[in-house]
Amino acid sequence: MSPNALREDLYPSRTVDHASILPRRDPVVWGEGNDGPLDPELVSSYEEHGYLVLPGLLSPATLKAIDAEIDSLSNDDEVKARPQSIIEPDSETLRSLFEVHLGDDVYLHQTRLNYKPGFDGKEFYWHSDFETWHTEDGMPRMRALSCSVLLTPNHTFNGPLLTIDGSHEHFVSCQGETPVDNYQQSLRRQDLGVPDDASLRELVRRGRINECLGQPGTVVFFDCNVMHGSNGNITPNERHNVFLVYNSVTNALEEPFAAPTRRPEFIASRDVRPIHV
Ligand code: 6CS
Ligand code: FE
Repeated sequence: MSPNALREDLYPSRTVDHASILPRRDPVVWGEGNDGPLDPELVSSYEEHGYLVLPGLLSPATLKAIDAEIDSLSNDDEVKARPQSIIEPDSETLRSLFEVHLGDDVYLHQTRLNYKPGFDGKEFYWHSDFETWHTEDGMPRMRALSCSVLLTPNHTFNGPLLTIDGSHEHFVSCQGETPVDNYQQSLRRQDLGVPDDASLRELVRRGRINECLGQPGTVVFFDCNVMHGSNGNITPNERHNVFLVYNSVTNALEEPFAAPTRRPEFIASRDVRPIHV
């Protein structure tokens, strides 16, 4: 019997024939939450809602340098041919670029640019990142968070990040079975590990849908299990956001909980050397 068979799975998903909403079994804020740079009321807001929007964290000069780099990368066919580049499902436009990153007890689980170009940028359907990182990457507990850095204006109309308030407190266990190399499809259009309509209705009944709007330099922090997504972008206004996912070094990836094989390291890093900020 494989050692994984004896492993307790606190968040079973894609292993049963019905969807359900399970209670979160982990704290949102680990430790006292008073030993970092955020004011206590901001930490409390993050704990209650599952996300936090902080405008103006990046300077115009930093943003200008990043924009120039993104413009160069997104128009480079050699870059677009790399495994780290994900192309939109209905065009040849860049959708995402992984492993864009060149502490004490966190490491970078994943970094990516979600390019969401004008006209072509399709939706990212509702999902919990943790549901994927648990089932397909073997992330054991909910002890990771994402930082989304807004590099272009995120308006109501060009596909801003949508979150459901308080949804991070509930784990939506999904139906379905993970095929081999599911990421080849899911990163272009995710249709597995997404909540059923009844679960989504229940999450929205319990908490409102929030648009994370802001100007370049705004940073959105969101919990690994908050239900989120973004609409397609049919406007000329691109929506370039970089995502940095920090995971605790004590929450390192194990074997996938519900997938036949691991995903590549550029999507799910197993290098747990802590970063020093
Ligand atoms: O599978 C993942 O890791 C990626 N999928 C989505 C839709 N959000 C998180 C991450 O980029
Ligand atoms: Fe996501």
